Amino acid sequence: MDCLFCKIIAGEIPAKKLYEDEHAIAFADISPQAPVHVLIVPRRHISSHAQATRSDASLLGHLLNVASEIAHQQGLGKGFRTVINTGPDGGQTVDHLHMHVLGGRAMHWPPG
Ligand code: DGP
Repeated sequence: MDCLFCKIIAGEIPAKKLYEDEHAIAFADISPQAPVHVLIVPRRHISSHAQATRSDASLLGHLLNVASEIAHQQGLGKGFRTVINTGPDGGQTVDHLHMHVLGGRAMHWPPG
């Protein structure tokens, strides 16, 4: 499969893993936009949030639970931001659903 994140999940491409369970893994973003920048990725290939269905509700909720656990693990007690970029206009560059967790600095709003 020609998917970068599937290759990271399979261990074919190295990444700094911070969390894993049977449904998801989390690893450090290669191009961090904040002192803490982690990507949470479902093991199952779903190309984007737009392709997730109601039957994926528990998986999507799990990603949010993992996000707050990672934020706690990373010491982000002052807050953090979760982001899912979807499609070209959403700024998605890797076509495997993933959630960004950013923290360690004050975030701006609105995002660019
Ligand atoms: P998005 O733009 O939402 O599709 O985010 C994709 C993110 O993936 C982007 O922040 C950079 C990150 N990324 C791209 N290639 C790699 C890689 O090979 N390793 C890791 N760890 N992150 C990557």
